[in-house]
Amino acid sequence: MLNIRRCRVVRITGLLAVFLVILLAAAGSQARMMEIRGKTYDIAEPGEFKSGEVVVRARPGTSRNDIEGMAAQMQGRIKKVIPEYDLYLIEVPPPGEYAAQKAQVNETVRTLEKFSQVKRAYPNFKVSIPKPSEIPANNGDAKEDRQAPGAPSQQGVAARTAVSSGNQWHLDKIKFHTAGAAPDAAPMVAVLDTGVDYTHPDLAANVVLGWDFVDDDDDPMDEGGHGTHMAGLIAASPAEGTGITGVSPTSKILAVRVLDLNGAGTWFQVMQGIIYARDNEARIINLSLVGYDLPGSSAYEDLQQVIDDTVAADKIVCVAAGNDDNYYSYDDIYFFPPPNLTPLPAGLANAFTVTASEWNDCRVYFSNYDAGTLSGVAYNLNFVDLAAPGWKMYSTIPISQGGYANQSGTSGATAVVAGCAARVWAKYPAYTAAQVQNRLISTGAATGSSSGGNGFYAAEKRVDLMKALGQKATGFSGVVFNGQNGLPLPGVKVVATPDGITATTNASGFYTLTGLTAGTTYSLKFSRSTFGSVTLGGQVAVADKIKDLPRPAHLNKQRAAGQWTVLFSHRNFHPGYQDAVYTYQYDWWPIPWAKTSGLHFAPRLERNGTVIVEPSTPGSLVAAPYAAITNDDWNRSSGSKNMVISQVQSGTYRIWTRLDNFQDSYYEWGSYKGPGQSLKARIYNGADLQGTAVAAKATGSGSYWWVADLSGGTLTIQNKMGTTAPPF
Ligand SMILES: [Ca+2]
Ligand SMILES: [Ca+2]
Ligand SMILES: [Ca+2]
Repeated sequence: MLNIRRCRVVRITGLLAVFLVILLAAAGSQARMMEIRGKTYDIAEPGEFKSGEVVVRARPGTSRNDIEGMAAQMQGRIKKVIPEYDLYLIEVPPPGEYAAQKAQVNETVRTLEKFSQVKRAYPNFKVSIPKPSEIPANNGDAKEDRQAPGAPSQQGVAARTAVSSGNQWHLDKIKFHTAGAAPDAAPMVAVLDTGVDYTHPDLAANVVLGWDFVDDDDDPMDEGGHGTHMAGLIAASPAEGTGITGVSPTSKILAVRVLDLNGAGTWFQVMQGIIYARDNEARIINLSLVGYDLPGSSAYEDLQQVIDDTVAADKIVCVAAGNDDNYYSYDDIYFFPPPNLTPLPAGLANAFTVTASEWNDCRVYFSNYDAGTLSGVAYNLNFVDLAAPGWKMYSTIPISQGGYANQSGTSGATAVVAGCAARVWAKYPAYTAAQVQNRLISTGAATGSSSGGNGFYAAEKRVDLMKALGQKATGFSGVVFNGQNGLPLPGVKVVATPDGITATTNASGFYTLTGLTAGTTYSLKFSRSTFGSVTLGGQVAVADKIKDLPRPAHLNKQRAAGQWTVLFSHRNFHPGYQDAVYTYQYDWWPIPWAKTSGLHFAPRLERNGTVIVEPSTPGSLVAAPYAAITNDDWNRSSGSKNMVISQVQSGTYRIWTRLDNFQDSYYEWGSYKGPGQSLKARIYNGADLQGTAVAAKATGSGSYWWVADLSGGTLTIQNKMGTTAPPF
């Protein structure tokens, strides 16, 4: 416990400081504004409420005058009403200090609850967009060659690109391109968010202006950017051959603004927005937002009833699972007895709740997830219904912000599912909402496992649009990675033997081979000029199905003899997190990172993955004394803390890694002590494998694995475990 706390504190001071600045807003407000990559966000915390606002659920038959009288007794007034539910938003003038505001709201709640006409009263809890990822849109490494042609720029914002550039990998992943043409019309999807930039050329034709429940006007223009991203993922319709396409480009988007320019809103606004959307012909409601009440509170019951009634009216309410990595749930379970705190409305049974997966169907590391019993602790979390791509997704943002960007999160995953739901409903118009949801789940690709093998701790499906629409084709699809930078690699030729059918990876690194013969065993050869080639054999084609293949292997640049490559591979999963390379110094880890500048290192971890360490100066490890790589899972500690290549004397380079084994710790899932949890190092000279070493189990925190020495072009495998730190 101490360890995890310490890690978090250190992470915030040492790691997030680069991307995340926590600013205290104006005195008297609890709002903690976060600045992430140049944008300011107001992210809802458990129990956080809008100052001076209390929600009253009156008993049926209570008059507005009655409520007005109660409010007046507290110098308050009725600010808003949802008549269908006898819900009143009471505003009391808030005092300046937050502590006083909190006391005031609690006192107001207590006072109101004494009235016999009041069924329930509670603070107007906040919601917000799920907390944005701190990870840069692309890897932290700034090397230009990490850019795939046509892919979004390093900053995640790009000029409009051709539709055919294929940098929307999520469309490849859900098999959008083999799912058939979009119908002439598809159900309308309400986007309850920060608004939508309806002037965006990819959206203008499809947006229906709804209502702005933040400012109470009829102009739901996006002031934040999040809602426009969701709208693009759902129903962008490319104009004049450029731009991007949504999953359901012939759906209309009903733009409903419930979140302000910093991404924050309230439960009351969300309830208003849901009711508005269902009354205005939206069949699917997209809620890429998240909030929390407090344990023991019944406040959620009004929100629940609004959603239950909406689902009963045959609507689908798609909800983001949240980007907490279940932080609150686990903390709460760990530090307090159940019932644990689940995100809302994600945790409500009738929400169609979506979590995020990445290129290889691993869970994106920050996505919330279901779990039964882990390491002997019963979590019993069961609120996620489906997974969908939610990592580095390219979509529209307001024109004033650049027009397009990559964003990651369960928000985008939810929007993808909303678009898929619209497509399924268009194809099967007689389906009920429940049948559409079941269709999306039952036709999804298996991705979860109770063992957490790919970051999921319960069986979840990842949406597959082609299958959901009943489309049929026989073949394979998958993604090819550049071994040097871990990013998807375009321009790779894929040849299927025996038929000789070929495909080429697109700008997203994805390929799709169709027209193969069912029952035939294929061998797929992947090759690209200046890169090596890799063959993936033994793949049996299945009738009417495009199989998702595991990545074939990294395709590495061809290297000459004398150029060494060290590849670490291990079986621990925290997808996405290791995708970033932080080139600054952790304050508790005494490695002067500046000295690593001569080495180009790019670790990446993925399913059965490979962490690659490669010197940037081919043929030499001389350029810097060592490279060190963080592989720190921090709250799912992987056991492998750092990898070190150390030049301890002239001409000799020692390859080390540090292993930790917190075997008594509750959070040590996936350390190297379990079956199959080995760490392996493979060392190549040019294209030739020179040696392989497999680590023994860590004997405790601070175990060091001395892998090998390189001296005078000769490799000597050491493969020794000890507790002595490498001699820096
Ligand atoms: Ca407005
Ligand atoms: Ca559900
Ligand atoms: Ca589930």
